[in-house]
Amino acid sequence: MLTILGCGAIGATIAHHCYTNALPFNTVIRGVSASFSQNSRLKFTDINQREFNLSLPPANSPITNLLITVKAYQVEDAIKQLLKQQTIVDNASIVLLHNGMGTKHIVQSLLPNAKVLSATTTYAAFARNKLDVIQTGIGEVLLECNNAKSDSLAQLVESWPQASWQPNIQTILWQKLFINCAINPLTAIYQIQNGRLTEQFFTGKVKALLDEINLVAQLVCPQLTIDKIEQAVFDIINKTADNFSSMNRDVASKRQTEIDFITGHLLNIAARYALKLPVNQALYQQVKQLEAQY
Ligand code: KPL
Repeated sequence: MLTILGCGAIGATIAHHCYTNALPFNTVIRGVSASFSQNSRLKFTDINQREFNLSLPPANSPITNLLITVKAYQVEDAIKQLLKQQTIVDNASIVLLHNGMGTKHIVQSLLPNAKVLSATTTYAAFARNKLDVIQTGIGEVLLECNNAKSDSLAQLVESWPQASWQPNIQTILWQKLFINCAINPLTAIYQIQNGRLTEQFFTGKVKALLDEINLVAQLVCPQLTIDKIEQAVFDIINKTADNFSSMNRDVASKRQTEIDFITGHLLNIAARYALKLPVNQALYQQVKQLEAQY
């Protein structure tokens, strides 16, 4: 049985896949009362405008396979709350599926014997309202490959052509983090669409961020050269030119951003190596200031 924690864009995408492929799943929906979670239904509009109205059965103990789809800054609290209500088996498989990095050691310390796997997705969706999710793009679901493949997770991957096990997920996660560090804070602070970053004024700023990001990349993931990172960043900027980044939307809606697990994580790693990244640091502080003004 798969238990999906959180039912925003990513959680809903997984629930919809399980529903349409008859895979057993249940859910833990944060921030709603027990009575609500008994009868929750998800309205999911897929990329072809087909509407699905699916029932979200509440999780029952013991949890064996947990897909955590809440935002990085909610992960610790979500697990602590869950542990008050449910049992998670000692050697459960826990999949972390969120933007940013830096939660794995938190989860491992709360669940010392669990097999904690990182994952990432390029599926695009947004929640129009709570439990009303619109899919806007088909992408991939990439899961860390190690000995911890439970039957339920194996079934999920086998049933999903866009899902795969990745022996080298760390490189993929670092690349995604570097892309998010280059795009998200600037588009949030200036409240612009991603495509505006190709304008000369912003390109200089992106390149200054990348020069610093490269200092960290050389230490943590040397196969990601500055050229590869720059190419990947501008590819994403061009492919998502008309989109607003997730951090842009968070600031526009006065929500907490994922800055601590994006630029904040980069700065933490840099500090471990006594590196200073003043350009990234300045954007980090600007986003924190914006959040403080809500
Ligand atoms: O992941 C993204 C985000 O918005 O968080 C990017 C790749 C920047 C696309 O907007």
